[in-house]
Amino acid sequence: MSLLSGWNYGGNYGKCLALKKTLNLENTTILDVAYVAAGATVKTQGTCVPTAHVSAPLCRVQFSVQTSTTSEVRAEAWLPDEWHGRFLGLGNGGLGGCIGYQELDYGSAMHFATVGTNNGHDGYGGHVFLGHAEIVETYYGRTHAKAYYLGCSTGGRQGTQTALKYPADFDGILAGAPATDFNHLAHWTGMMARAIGAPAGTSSPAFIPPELWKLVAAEVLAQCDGLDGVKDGIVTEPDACVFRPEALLCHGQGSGTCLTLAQVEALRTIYAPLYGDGELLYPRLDPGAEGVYIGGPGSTFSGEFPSTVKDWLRYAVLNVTEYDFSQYGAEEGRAMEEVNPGGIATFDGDLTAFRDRGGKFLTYHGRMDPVIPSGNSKRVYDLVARTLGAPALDAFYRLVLVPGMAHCAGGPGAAAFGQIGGTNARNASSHNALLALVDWVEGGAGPETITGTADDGTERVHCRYPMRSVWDGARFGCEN
Ligand SMILES: [Ca+2]
Repeated sequence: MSLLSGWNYGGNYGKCLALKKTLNLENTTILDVAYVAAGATVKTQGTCVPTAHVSAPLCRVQFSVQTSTTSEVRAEAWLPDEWHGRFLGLGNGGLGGCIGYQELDYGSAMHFATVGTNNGHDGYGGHVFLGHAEIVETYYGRTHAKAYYLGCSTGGRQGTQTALKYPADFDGILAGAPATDFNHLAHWTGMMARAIGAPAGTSSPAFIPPELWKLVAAEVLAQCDGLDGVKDGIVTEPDACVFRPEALLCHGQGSGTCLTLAQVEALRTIYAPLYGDGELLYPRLDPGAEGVYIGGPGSTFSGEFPSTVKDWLRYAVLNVTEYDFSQYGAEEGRAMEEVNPGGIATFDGDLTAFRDRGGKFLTYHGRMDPVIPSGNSKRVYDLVARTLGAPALDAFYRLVLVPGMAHCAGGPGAAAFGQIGGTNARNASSHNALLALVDWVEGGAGPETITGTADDGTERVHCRYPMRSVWDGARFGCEN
């Protein structure tokens, strides 16, 4: 008697397992193929998360791709029973290393044949997607009609890099909070840590402990929350906020309720753009983004250098295992930009080829993102506009700014709009950035706005740059 007796796995069970024998791809090893029922929990590859949820019934293919004689990329294809003919490639977070299981679940539940890897796509070129597409074609017996990309942070940068370097790979790219101009971003992160005394830790006179970040965040709101017309804990346009930390200087009261001169000086640095050799290297931290640190300072302001900066400088840029970070400064920033490992920078406005092949690029950025300042996404938009000689990019490139959203998701704003797994507010293109992109690519109009939903269910319309979010006395709308 079969173990499967009494279970209705549908006709796809046998078809799925057959992939073990029928798939024969160059440089690719099929590790496992399994049919997974809806609602199942499965073991993952790697050590990032132990298990993953599977919403839709699907065929799961685990595989590895040999990218050189010494390196391989781990990957998974999730092929849902109900497939709408679309391919979805996923990006990574941080410095990579994790397969995005939440996004695999999200994409397959939205009826995409979804592929995620632990190492992004820019390191070894667009050809790998051909292999992924072959798995899809073998399983469904036809090629996908349209290919999409979904990623945030590093994944947003990978999506941007793909549009620049492999413009034919995707018809639509959803790139959140992209870590573009990456080396300068890494240096900015290092200099933010340096501003409060890293690596001297909590003993630095400039160090700002968590309880004082609470004070700073409250003062930012006192000075700037009302600028948008509503005191709601959200600074709609951080670029309009001229924050004055001197308001918190101690004058006789007890410590813990005010800032020392060294701490005020640190905040002046933190809320100013980073310049080097007379040029802007990176925009400033958005005032309001420090609110994310209430309850804990986060890695950037812990008093130590964040491991991402340390690892990037030591292992990728300088190729050393030990490094003295006590003198970290402009020289290290220059080294990162000059070495530019793997051409990672991703700061190029020439999207001509992607535009001309009919590609659509939808990007978004939270305006209280403490990891990547939202001003950088405006800066990239303007770089593309200058490079293409276009006053606006609406025909193929739209940037949606999201007040009150932290890094990729979360925060007090209306931060759920289908951008990544777990933030699928509503299955309508008005409220879901992925569906809005699909509509745009497949003949519909591009999104004029995206409506997000906050944790308490409140909705807010988010505007595409360079439109502004304006309060009319009753609600926020978008104006030129
Ligand atoms: Ca406000």
